[in-house]
Amino acid sequence: MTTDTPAATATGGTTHAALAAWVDEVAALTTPDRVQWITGSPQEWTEVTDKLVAAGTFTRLNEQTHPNSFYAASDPTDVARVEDRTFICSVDEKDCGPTNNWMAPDEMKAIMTDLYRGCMTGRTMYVIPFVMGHLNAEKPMFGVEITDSEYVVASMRVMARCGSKVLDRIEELGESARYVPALHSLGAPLQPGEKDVAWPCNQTKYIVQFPEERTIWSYGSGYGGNALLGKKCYSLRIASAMARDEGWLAEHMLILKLISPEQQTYYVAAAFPSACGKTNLAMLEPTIPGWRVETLGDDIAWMRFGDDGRLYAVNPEFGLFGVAPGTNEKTNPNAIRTLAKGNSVYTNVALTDDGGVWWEGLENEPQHATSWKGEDWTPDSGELSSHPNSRYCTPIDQCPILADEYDDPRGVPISAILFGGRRKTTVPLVTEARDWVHGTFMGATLSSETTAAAVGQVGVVRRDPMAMLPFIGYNAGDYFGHWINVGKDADASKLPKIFYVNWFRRDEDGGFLWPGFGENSRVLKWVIERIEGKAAAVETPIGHVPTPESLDIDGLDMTPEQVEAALRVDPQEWRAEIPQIEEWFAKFGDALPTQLQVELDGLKARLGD
Ligand code: GTP
Ligand code: SPV
Ligand code: MN
Repeated sequence: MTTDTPAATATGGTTHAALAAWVDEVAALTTPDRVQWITGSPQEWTEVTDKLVAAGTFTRLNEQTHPNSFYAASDPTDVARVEDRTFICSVDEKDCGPTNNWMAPDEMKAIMTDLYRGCMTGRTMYVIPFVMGHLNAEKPMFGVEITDSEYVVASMRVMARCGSKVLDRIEELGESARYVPALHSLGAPLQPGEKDVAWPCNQTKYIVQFPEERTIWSYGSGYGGNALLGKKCYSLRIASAMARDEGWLAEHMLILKLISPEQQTYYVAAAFPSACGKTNLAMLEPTIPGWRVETLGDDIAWMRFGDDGRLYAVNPEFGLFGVAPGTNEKTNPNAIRTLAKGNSVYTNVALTDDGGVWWEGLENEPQHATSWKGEDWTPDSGELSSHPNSRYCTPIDQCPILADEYDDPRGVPISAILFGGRRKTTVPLVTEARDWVHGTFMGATLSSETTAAAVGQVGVVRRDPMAMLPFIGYNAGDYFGHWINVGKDADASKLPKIFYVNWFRRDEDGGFLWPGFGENSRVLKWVIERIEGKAAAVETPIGHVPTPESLDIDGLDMTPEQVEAALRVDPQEWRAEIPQIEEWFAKFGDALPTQLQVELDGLKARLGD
């Protein structure tokens, strides 16, 4: 990798020889005008955000209502994760499995090296040392993202612990520091005199993980999950491969703390696919008296066994990258309070005339705003003001109900794991698994209607195992085997109990059967009472479902028939699922653990025909 372009000027650097060599190599290939190492200082935030405002990428919001906060509208083609452009480039194709895109690492590197050549011309190359999880963790999980996007720099500073403190620690640990090199470019070089656009990106996109090397190459997109490489690329795709090798779990899960009226504390993790309710559940305000929720994480959980044999979860992230539409004082008051403290970036929502932001579902609908597409918007314009996958990016420590344990690198012991998805039919409000293997079967067969969080058709039912379909960094069949093994090696009495929930079942008129949001606390209460052996359940072919009396519906605006409909297990509907599950399992061939086939056979037998 040589170039005859003169070396770029640099601000900062490192004594870590391998890291310095990689940064030099990337600079030589991508030919930026400048190289700047990110320190994490407040002054740097001002410089970067000023630069984004000057470039037209950011609009500074009203300082009174949205202090230190910014609005951005993306290129209309760069609004979500691009699953068909996402690759797991394992050495052997079979290690990528049937659910991921694959290309041989050398072939991919050749293609991307061509794309990267000169791709940062006219831009600054930023080097962002970061750590996912705690800097003082036993084995800190470092990363270094190289990017030519100021939007990525600003967002990464919110979403991950970044800067000089992290670099100092990497340097102290020297060659023994483990870090994931993560290269990102917008793929939008600027020739001398060429005017930049507000949201540079490239129509060619690649989001690539090399699981054996533990490296990430991303090209062409500025959107969150494609560009903030500490998040999905590292903390799920690369980390899941590390977790398989080392006996832990990297999961697409929120973590919450639940406090009962008796002041008992429980920690719950929950995996729902993208835009299916993790952030909302993580910040829930219970409607039932005496129960309280505190937040630990809203998207990613890393879970390892503690010395006491329990499974402990940490949230590796530092911020929240939440879906804006639908967020309001009623559905998620704690998100609104978090955002009210400012220091946030809003992308693809609407900009109001008083320098605020608005989105579908938020209170105080404006009479006029600028839509995410930059067009005039009024309540009768018949178009959405905000993209359905518009997002806020905000520091998690602004969340008023953040649990103190968030700062504990050991994490919290998990009592229950919930799986869930969006299903209009079939799947009841809550089902308890008989045991770990049955819970793994529930996770492995999880199904959900697709959402706007990924480019593609919305509302199509697909299998999304453990809500990890786009995030498993290896063969999903082996991933199921890993889940089975985690349970096999553990003391069963100390394992979390597994449940499957569905907040999204509909009635005949198409309305939601279950009111959701704060009312989901009623389901959490049942979950805890099951763990404590206090609540009743009926055994059904798919698992244990609440008896109508065991679910606390005191004060709930639902008829007994509606509650019954939300809880119903209809054998007819479930028999229709079987061929879909069979087709799904058939994809995995030999990699499918036999225990899951046994579970499926058992389900079929119980459902009869
Ligand atoms: P990602 O950030 O993409 O991983 O999404 P998420 O799983 O955190 O989903 P989030 O909590 O942001 O919710 C996505 C959408 O679902 C929002 O529009 C919410 O308003 C809506 N939603 C969340 N919880 C519920 C619920 O209990 N019932 C209903 N009907 N909608 C919900
Ligand atoms: C998701 O899509 O699951 C998200 C947003 O949490 S992103 O960071 O784009 O992955
Ligand atoms: Mn997510």
